[in-house]
Amino acid sequence: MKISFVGSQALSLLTMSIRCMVLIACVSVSSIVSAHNVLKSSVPADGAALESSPSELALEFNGQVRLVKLSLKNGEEEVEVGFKPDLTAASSFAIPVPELAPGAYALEFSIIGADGHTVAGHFNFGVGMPAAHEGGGH
Ligand SMILES: [Cu+2]
Repeated sequence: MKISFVGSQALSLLTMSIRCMVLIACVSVSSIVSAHNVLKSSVPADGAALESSPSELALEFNGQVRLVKLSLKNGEEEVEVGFKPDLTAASSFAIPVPELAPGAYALEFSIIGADGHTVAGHFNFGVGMPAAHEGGGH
């Protein structure tokens, strides 16, 4: 009776220390990979006011990402840019656009980062007028 009590205590202590080690391993791994891939810069820049239409939009990320979704809106109106998701990872993308009429544009995108997480972001710019607001693309 006494032996089995000590035995189960020793076992639970062992289980606990294994759990601890697993936990420590998880925490140190997640702290290495926790930095999400984000938009580093764009052309036009977030908040930019352009005099005339750009010929393309450029997005640069802080790592290899897959650009899976992209939409451009002039106010509420969707602008057809012919974007097709390409599962090739890259750190920069150039998306040709048609002649953009004067307006306040918002570009929204989703990427799958190097850690497998999907991250959405957006930025705004104006053509022939100020951008709607600044501070989109984190
Ligand atoms: Cu992540």
